[in-house]
Amino acid sequence: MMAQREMRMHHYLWHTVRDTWLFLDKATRDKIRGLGWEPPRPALKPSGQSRSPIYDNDSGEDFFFMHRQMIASVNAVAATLNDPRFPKVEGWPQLPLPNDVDYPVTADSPRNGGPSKAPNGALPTLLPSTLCR
Ligand SMILES: [Cu+2]
Repeated sequence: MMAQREMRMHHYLWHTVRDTWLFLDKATRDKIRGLGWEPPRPALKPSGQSRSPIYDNDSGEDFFFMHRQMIASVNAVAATLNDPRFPKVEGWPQLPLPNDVDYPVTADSPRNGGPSKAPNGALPTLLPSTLCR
């Protein structure tokens, strides 16, 4: 189900629109807005010659909610299978916070006062590696 071309395209577009919104020209944004795909909170902003995550607009919560909907879709299909090998996917009951034991946010993340980029230019790890990105 999630591997279907349409689902992969939806997922790709959802992330791409959020990540590129502030970098698109007005005509492109207007077309996307016309399709009802304007992101409520963009995920990336210009940062010098590159892009950096926006940490203070709750776009990360949009990320979690969309993926929670994906989990619900998978569970709806799994329920119809009635197969004990595919009981249910369970998301977090609440968002993990910095210093979470099981899903820690790195100490050097901007949220914790660290730099917005690592010395090698890589973005800091803000999300558990078990997520899709
Ligand atoms: Cu995703």
